[in-house]
Amino acid sequence: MVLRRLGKSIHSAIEKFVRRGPLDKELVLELKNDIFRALLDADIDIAVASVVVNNLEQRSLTEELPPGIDRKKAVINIVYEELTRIMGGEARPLNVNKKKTNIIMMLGSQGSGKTTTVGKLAYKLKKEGWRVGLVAADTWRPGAYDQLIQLGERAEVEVFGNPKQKNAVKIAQEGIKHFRNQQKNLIIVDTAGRHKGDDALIKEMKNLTKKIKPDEVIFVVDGTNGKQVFESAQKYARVSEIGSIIVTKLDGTAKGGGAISASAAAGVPIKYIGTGEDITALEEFNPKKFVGRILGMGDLDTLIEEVKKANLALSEDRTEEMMKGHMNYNDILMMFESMNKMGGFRKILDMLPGGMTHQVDDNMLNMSKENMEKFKVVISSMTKKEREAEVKLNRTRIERIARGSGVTVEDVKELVNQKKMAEKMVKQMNKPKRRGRGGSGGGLPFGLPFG
Ligand SMILES: Nc1nc2c(ncn2[C@@H]2O[C@H](COP(=O)(O)OP(=O)(O)OP(=O)(O)O)[C@@H](O)[C@H]2O)c(=O)[nH]1
Ligand SMILES: [Mg+2]
Repeated sequence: MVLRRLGKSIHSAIEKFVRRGPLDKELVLELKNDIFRALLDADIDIAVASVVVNNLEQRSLTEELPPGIDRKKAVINIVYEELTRIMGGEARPLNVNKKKTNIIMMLGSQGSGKTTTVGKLAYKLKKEGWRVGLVAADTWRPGAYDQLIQLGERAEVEVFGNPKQKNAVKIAQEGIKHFRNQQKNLIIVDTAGRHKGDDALIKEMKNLTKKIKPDEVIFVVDGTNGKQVFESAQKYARVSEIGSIIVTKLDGTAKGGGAISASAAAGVPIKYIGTGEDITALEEFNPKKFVGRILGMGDLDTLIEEVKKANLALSEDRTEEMMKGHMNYNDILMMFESMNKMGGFRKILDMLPGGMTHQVDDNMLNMSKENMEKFKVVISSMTKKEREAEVKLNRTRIERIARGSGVTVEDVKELVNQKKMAEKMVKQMNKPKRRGRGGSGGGLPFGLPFG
């Protein structure tokens, strides 16, 4: 999960709040302090953080509740609302419409990732069926045109530009005209981040906005920047009406506070996040879902969608058998495969409720991955009958499989045990009585170390 550290510290604050005694003023103040610290630690602007926690305190202590509502839950809900609010609230799609020619203009300081993001957006939106054209209207950065040409080639999208023309407005206008004639319905204009000076840059952006009248202005923020982003976002928000925010470089160790400050300053949500240098590394972002995950509410809708997308290659027969608690080793291989397709353990953990993702650190996860790879090798050393669980894995067989796959006998036995545990869990889950988690004691199978 991006902003993992922020997620973790807010989650612990909430956990402590739930664990402690009855709800009183002192407990609310403690929660307020913990959340304030978590926000500042993530490099969120202090004014933004203060608004969040002051609202939290005030609302928690004064809001009347209908009878029957758990007060602690109500407070957690206030945390949820306040955090989503500073992150721009409800996720909104880009303000574009396939039936006309839409103009998107990028905005952001030098090196924030505008040009790279133009490439990523072009790649993504083209796949979604848009007819995309790119305009290289950064006349200040040497090589900006070539950089965009390369990205355009990767995304298979045409780039309009003229390295000799120094007037950004002219290039933008010519580019838009060019692509309009070609019936493109989405034109993305890359702009400068460096200039003769700050004021000159702002002036140029103001002028561009006035002349090309973009349908959507996207403010691009470097996710590794901290508090200073707040001011910068305010400055750009005065230049043109920012419609959305894209935060880049969240793949590193970015605390990400700058991203949230930007959102709060401009009053619009983060729509996408950049998670790598590659053209495919752009993910949609939904503040509500994100905060929900931080608070441990999980995101089961997305999980279900992802499972569908991963297209579980299980026949109906096998599904029925598995639901009865009878698995074989082919089923297990298939489960590993789907897990990979869904983006791995962490992605799945992120979407599970109960804040599970915060309980599993990267070391544990690497162990799970290692286990998975090991088990794959073990299974590949089995005979067909063994894989289909038609024969019992006795000592001789286990020893042979271990030799064949270069692992220890214990490793093979572990796989056998994990299979048994998985079968037991499925049986338990299918029992019509109370659902609820836990119960298996030793954690989830296949090295997922929680329960
Ligand atoms: N790791 C990582 N690097 C990124 C990401 N987005 C952009 N970058 C890198 O950040 C650097 C700057 O990106 P650009 O797209 O050139 O930034 P820019 O805003 O166009 O810069 P100027 O045109 O000078 O204002 C490049 O080295 C990119 O590869 C991201 O999401 N993750
Ligand atoms: Mg650029």
